[in-house]
Amino acid sequence: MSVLRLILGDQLSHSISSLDDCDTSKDIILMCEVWDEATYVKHHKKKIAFLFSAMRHFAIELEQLNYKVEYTKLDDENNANSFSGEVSRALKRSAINRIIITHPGEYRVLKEMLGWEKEFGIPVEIKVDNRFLCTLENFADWTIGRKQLRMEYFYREIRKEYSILMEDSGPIGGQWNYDAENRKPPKDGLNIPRPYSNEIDAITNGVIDLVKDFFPDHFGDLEPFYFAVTRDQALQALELFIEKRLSQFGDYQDAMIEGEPWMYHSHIGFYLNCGLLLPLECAMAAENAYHQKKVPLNAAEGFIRQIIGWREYVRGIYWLKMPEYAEENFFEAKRDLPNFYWTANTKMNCLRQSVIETKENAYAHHIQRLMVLGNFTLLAGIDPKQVNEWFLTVYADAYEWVELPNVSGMALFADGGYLASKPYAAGGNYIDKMSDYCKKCSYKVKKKTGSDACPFNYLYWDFLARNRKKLQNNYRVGMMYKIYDRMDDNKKQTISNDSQLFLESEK
Ligand code: FAD
Ligand code: DLZ
Ligand code: SF4
Repeated sequence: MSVLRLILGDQLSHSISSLDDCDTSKDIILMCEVWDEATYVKHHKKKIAFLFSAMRHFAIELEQLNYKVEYTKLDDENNANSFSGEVSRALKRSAINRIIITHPGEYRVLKEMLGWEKEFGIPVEIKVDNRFLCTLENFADWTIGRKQLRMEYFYREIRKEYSILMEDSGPIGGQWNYDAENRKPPKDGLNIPRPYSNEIDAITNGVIDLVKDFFPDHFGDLEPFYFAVTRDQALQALELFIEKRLSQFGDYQDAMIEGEPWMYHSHIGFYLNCGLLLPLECAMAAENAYHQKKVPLNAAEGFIRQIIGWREYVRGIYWLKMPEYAEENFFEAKRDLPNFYWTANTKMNCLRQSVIETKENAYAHHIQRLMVLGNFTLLAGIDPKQVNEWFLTVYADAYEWVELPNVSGMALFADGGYLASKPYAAGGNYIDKMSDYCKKCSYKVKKKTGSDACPFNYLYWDFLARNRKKLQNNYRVGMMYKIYDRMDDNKKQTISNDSQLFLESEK
């Protein structure tokens, strides 16, 4: 009798807990490309190609290490096209008396797995996902007795626990957070390095053909394809970031420049989230670069905080609050997502550029996601379900555990402030300050109302006015109502009319 060890497409780590104590002479490693996973949302074509290629490369690496791998390709004749179906087929092929899996990243998959003991009549062990720095149990313990959860305090605990950027039991440099030195507007003449790009091999070529055949109606450009698809390549991408970009990461973290989708960001979310890279090694690489005086402290700390702070924190919240979290809609937002989120056909240059880049790369950086794409859906009152589906579909690093808290919690404030202390709502001024988008826009960012005014400007006030009851007691937003109240009735009415007109025209 042997053990069946299932490895999912986002579990491509050699150190994954489902491989612990594996008897390579008997145990079977099951990996499967299944229709259900590729279509539960209609993932960006690049994401499917990336994941299938990475899965195929990973399976070969396991075989080279003498594991017995059973790999189902999407176009295999008998593919059952679901995890349950593929496990069932594997159980029929071999004498298996136990199933071992690592805790999956999405609630819907966990629910499916929790039914397997009954369905298959053998024990199913779901192991802790050992790639994260904070277990779900420890996160839940940390929340006990706290009236409000704040990432900053969670992050400090993780820094201490893993002794990252610490000296004499305090933070290096005397401060936990150097954001005051970060987040500069873009300036002319920045020399932004080229991003990592990988040559396509025969495996990736095969997968690209498969995606062309099977998913022609999915969103996004499949080619050119340049992602890393093995751990070695992902490590090269990480190294390139540390050497060429990290030193400017903090300074230009929030900056947006037309035609520069990659800026000084790391572009490692795809690799981290499918297991090709591990969070601790990324944080340590940045810490080492700081100790070697290659990068300033504000850059290293800012980057490390995203990985050991935000990434772990949103995962903790996801598992603490699911399944209710997916239903949250604090503002009772009902409007449909405008079609330009798929076509980029809008006169709003910031949104047009962000959608075009998303379509090309299955990537947009954090501020495009939060302050352009997310901010618009917040102000316009778009139904959170539709917004979540869009974000889960279009990004190659999107899995529900990280996408949902970022969208519903951070961008939409749909959880009423559980994750963030105030809505990230902003008018056009913020985008103008942090980008060069407004210079080439048909709308005028300095104009507040009227048909050529920047729609973010009137939508911002209309959003506050519509949601007054829910927001006026929020101490971080309350003062904006004082400004609104000083406007004359005529202006208030114009804001409301312009918002209605615009939203009706941009369906
Ligand atoms: P960098 O900016 O270089 O940051 C380094 C790493 O830090 C990232 O790779 C990521 O692992 C981590 N990180 C940074 N910010 C966050 C965050 N807020 N939450 C979790 N991890 C973070 N991230 C995803 O991984 N998947 C998603 O589906 C996703 N959806 C998002 C949707 C919205 C509306 C917003 C506002 C943010 C979303 N994020 C998501 C967080 C963040 O935008 C991406 O992690 C980041 O843009 C990925 O690009 P990068 O690898 O260049 O990251
Ligand atoms: C995202 C994805 C896609 C597109 N396809 C597969 C697949 O065919 N097989 C697989 O094992 N995993 C895939 N994944 C990743 C899963 O959706 C992911 O493992 C679950 O959502 C749990 O996080
Ligand atoms: Fe975006 Fe408004 Fe600037 Fe146009 S003017 S790019 S819509 S912020």
